[in-house]
Amino acid sequence: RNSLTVGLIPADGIGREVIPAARDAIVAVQQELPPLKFIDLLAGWDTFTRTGTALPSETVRALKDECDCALFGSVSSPSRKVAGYSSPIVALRKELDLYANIRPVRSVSADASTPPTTDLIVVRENTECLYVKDEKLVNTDNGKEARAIRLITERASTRIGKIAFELAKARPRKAGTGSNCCYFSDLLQLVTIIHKSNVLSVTDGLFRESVRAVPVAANGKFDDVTIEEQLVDSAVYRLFREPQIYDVMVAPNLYGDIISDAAAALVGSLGVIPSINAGDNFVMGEPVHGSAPDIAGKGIANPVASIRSAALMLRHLGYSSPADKIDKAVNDTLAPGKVLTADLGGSSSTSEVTKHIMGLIEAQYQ
Ligand code: NAD
Ligand code: K
Ligand code: MN
Repeated sequence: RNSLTVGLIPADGIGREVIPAARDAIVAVQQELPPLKFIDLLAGWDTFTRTGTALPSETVRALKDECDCALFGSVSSPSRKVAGYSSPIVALRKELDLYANIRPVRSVSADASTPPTTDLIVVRENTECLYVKDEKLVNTDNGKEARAIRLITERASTRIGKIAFELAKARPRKAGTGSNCCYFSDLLQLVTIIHKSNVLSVTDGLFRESVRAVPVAANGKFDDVTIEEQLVDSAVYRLFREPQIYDVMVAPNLYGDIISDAAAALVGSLGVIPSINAGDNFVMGEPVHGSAPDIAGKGIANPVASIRSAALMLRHLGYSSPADKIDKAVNDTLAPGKVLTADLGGSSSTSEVTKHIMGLIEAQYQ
């Protein structure tokens, strides 16, 4: 690559406060990157109210034609149906075929010798399940009836399964995490399939079987990776009781969405959990959190999820050294616990935390 063009889509609410911090982080490591270009792009509820569309075609065109990658903030989608409105992030994932939503959740240890209690990756299928949004309301003799299609395909389940196995294989083996779980061995790379196929045997059954078929078809490539499965409800229960039993969790869209927000509680805040939406040809970093209307406009949002999303995006593009520097600066900010936003119990502002992290990135180049 002789240049790196990043589309910036802050969208709504705190997205506008935290995406600039992610941009700053990329600029701070620019000496290890090709010449950078940023393109500001519109999407979201505010864009919808001003222009009548939540995802202008110019945004999609610029992403496809001009950008190598993008950062998305968060959109304020209303909970009621609004004529003409459709979530731009759900549309973008489909439009750009960003089929894998990869969400690492890791607790910060106070000192380097203590292993994190939570160190897992939620791999969420990003294009189907109930998020195909094929809903219908009909008036029947007994009143209103609402129905939704839940689409699970072998193709999408297999490709997300492959991503999960690749990630598990690439991860350092976990040693001595002290689990009392019956099937958890001491040295393990693990993929846990999350499903509910005891009830939804056809849809979740297809997801489960498709993921299980991935290592079988891989001619020994994933022999070191153990495969487990857990029903989604008890998976959440066990996530809170013994988070250390999980390594890579692979799930259909809706379960993956819920599990990753839940896992965020284990490490202190949604404000620190990054993600990428990845396809074969494009990657978009995005904090897992939403637009947080309760704190928007106050300058107190945690920028860490977005800064980490920038690092995750760079890592996905092959720039692991600058990504390591960003991650180290974030960890060295969180671990001492002195410069934190309110969600983590501190009193620092978004810009104070951002500035502190940028200082720790710059120090690594001195
Ligand atoms: P949310 O993630 O916006 O907020 C949940 C809670 O976490 C709030 O108390 C919020 O203050 C806190 N929080 C979230 N991010 C934080 C941060 N960076 N720093 C500090 N605190 C943070 O979820 P919600 O309240 O359910 O949804 C609000 C809006 O966001 C809705 O309109 C929803 O549609 C939208 N949303 C968008 C996305 C997306 O853009 N992909 C994802 C989830 C929700
Ligand atoms: K988001
Ligand atoms: Mn979510």
